[in-house]
Amino acid sequence: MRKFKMYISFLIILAILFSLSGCSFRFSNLENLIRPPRLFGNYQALQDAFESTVNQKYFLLTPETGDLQSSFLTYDFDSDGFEEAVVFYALEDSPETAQISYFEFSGEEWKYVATLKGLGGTVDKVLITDLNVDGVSELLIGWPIYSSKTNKVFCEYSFEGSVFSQKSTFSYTHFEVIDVNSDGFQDVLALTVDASLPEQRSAFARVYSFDRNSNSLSLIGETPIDGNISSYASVSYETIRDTNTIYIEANKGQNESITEIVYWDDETNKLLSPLFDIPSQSTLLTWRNVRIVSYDVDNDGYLEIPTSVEMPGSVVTTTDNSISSSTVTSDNNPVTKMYFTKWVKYRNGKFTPVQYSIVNNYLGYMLNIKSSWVGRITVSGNDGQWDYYRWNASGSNIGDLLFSVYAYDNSDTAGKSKYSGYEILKTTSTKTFVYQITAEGERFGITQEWLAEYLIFTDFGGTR
Ligand SMILES: [Ca+2]
Ligand SMILES: [Ca+2]
Ligand SMILES: [Ca+2]
Repeated sequence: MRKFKMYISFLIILAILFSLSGCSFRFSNLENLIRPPRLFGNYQALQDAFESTVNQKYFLLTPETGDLQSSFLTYDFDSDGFEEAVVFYALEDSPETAQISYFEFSGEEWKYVATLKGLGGTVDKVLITDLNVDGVSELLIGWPIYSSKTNKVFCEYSFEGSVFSQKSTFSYTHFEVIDVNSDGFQDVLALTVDASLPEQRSAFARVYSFDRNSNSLSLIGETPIDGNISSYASVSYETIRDTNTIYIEANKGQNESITEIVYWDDETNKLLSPLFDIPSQSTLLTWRNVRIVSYDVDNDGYLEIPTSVEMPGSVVTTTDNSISSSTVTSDNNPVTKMYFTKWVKYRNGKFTPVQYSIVNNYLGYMLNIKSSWVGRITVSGNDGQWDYYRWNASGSNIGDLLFSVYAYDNSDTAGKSKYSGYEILKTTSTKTFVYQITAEGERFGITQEWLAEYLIFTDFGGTR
């Protein structure tokens, strides 16, 4: 009977959760509710301390992005050798407001200190970092807000005398902690899209530094960046001649992407975005028709940025919506114009080509080609099969078939028999890649050894 009652109350909880699902309840919360994370040793004690403190029906919240995706975080914020703990949750009675309860470990037990109200109902991202290098770490939290799809609220909480207090806040779409101005102190880089005018979206990269006078973060620089994006994929940086060059990977539209570069210019003391084109209010130079990000293609330890170069004569019919279609045929199969990918290094305001490739994002491979082949070969194909042809630039027409690379699912027996005469290039757990080189292809310089060396299987976040 007791079990039955528990089952019923469980169903009621589920019903409540689903009835509230309009206000951004996530399955992570549901999971937490059903099966709280198992904490061991001290951490079980923390969970016990938390449960005895909260004294009401609650559900745990988990940061949705970033590295710290746990409802319970423990860290020695003030470097005194004893950990502090923060717990993210919301009360069932007021699910729209996240709560942060925090504890300190002393006398061999977790002692409740206080609870803060969050600035949103869920948690986007949490970072712990010592911005002013005084030995006491700051707690940085990004809060989604219901009223905005793009913008969230960043909040810095300082830890003083075992109490967290709310300091700087500002709006953001994506934030990272990076020493943007290379002065040895971490800064907060906030990327903020203003989508209030849909036809005229704009965005800024902003740097916030810790200001000793106000004991909080203050804006030290900002620069416009392409606002016509659908989301940020990732942010990374590398130090080139003492300057931290920041690569912002952004998705555009359904399938396209760009890389935005920002860096701090010591001479003018300004944050700059050199690839952003002011007249068009966009970053055209790094636009590509697929969603791929900067990648160290030449293994020199530094990133190269993918850019697109037109591939005349190319026709790829695809059912894959991860590839941008330039025209759509009447039977609703998008016909896609393909591009060569030119990987470039950005140095001193200039792009230097490093490698030309043909990226098949659908199957997850990249074919590295000689630069002299750009404009001399073209692709015709569909999702699984790409045929590589000569392209006669003078007559603007397709020439001989050079080689083909196909892939079929390992479970596809029809595909297996169809391509039984082809050579196998690679077999993965799900797919078999096969190829065929024509006599014209061999004359052009395509060999099995060449394919094996220059066709690189890599995960671009493709669909397979
Ligand atoms: Ca401590
Ligand atoms: Ca700095
Ligand atoms: Ca490189």
